[in-house]
Amino acid sequence: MDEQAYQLFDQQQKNRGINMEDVKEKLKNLKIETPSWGYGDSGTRFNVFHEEGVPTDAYGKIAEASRVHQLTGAAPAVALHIPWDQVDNFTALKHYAQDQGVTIGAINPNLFQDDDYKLGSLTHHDEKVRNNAVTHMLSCIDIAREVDSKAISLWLADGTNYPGQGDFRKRKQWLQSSLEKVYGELDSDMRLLIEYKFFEPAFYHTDLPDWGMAYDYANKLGNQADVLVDTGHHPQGTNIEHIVSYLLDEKKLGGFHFNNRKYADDDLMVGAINPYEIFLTFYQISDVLYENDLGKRSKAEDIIYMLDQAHNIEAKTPAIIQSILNVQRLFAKSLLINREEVAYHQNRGNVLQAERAVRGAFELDVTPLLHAMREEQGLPVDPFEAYMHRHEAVTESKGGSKR
Ligand code: PSV
Ligand code: MN
Repeated sequence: MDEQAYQLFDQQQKNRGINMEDVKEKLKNLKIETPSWGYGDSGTRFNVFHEEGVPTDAYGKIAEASRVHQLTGAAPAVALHIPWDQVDNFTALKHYAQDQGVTIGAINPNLFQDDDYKLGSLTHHDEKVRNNAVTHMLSCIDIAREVDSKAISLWLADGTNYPGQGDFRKRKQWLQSSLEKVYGELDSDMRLLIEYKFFEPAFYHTDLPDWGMAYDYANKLGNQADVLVDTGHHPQGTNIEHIVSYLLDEKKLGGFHFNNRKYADDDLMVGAINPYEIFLTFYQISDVLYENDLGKRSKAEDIIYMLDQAHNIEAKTPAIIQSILNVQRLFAKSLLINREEVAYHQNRGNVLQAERAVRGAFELDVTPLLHAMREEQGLPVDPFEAYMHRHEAVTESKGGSKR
């Protein structure tokens, strides 16, 4: 690490009134859960390109997640998707994860890949199908118990393709009662995260399309239900950070699925296309974290940060490492916003100065800070480079060709 570069950076930030030890502490506390499905082959509806050596089962995916955590120190949990990650013995899987130095994170029920769900799952007009979907969610709660996970993370693909195909109000009521059955079976320390998405796979209407409805269901269910914000699930131009701040203030923000997109729900690496959006999202969160230091109650510490990405042409594991580094970098920048300066200008109606005070932090090069933090943690200062270096060394020693 360039010691001088960090000392200079540290001094400059202290001069701006930033408490750098506090910043590093908050940065070290940022943990990002990685998705098992991000380590396997995935594709578009046109093709799935196979990557040599990628894991195909939960064990292999956990092993990759462990490599990511060893290099970044920031990814201690892996989310599972059921039945994609089904195994015969979940206790054995939990122990395997522990041996690998990681834990199992959110359990994601899959309510979209069974033929029975063609016209809906929790909202299906046939009670039998609704009950099967509820039963699947209950079995996910059992799995969560077995692997010591505290979160069930639901994304509902239900919707219709044509007007008249379904009764909106009935489907709403069925969804409410289905969710109540699931919610009633949660242990007292478990949470139900409710994700929304305004399109796909249905073309006309989606039963859980936006944060407002997810919030309403979560509110009606109770304080163990929260909203999950997947950054790729909004109409273009949506102000995601505003949604985040609203949910934070209502203490209903449960977690994130980070990814990035240009057009639709592209599941690209977070921070690759629109880093400013993630920075502004973290600005809202870090605002509450700082307030909380002053004693205000919030759920900002309980947010589960997850990646939800599909790597169809990217090399999987390094794409995940890169995503984690992007999230850390953007969070770090948000912590460097001088809140007093922003408040000063806000309160005087100084629009331009307030905007500069926020954007100025985004424009800082936080590389010296990130390197210093990783050095303190005994990690490689650049985990991406470290991975590529090791990977190439292994490939060469096996006599294979380099990527
Ligand atoms: C749906 O697009 C989603 O964002 C949900 O979180 C799913 O569980 C995940 O992607 C994987 O398909
Ligand atoms: Mn998602």
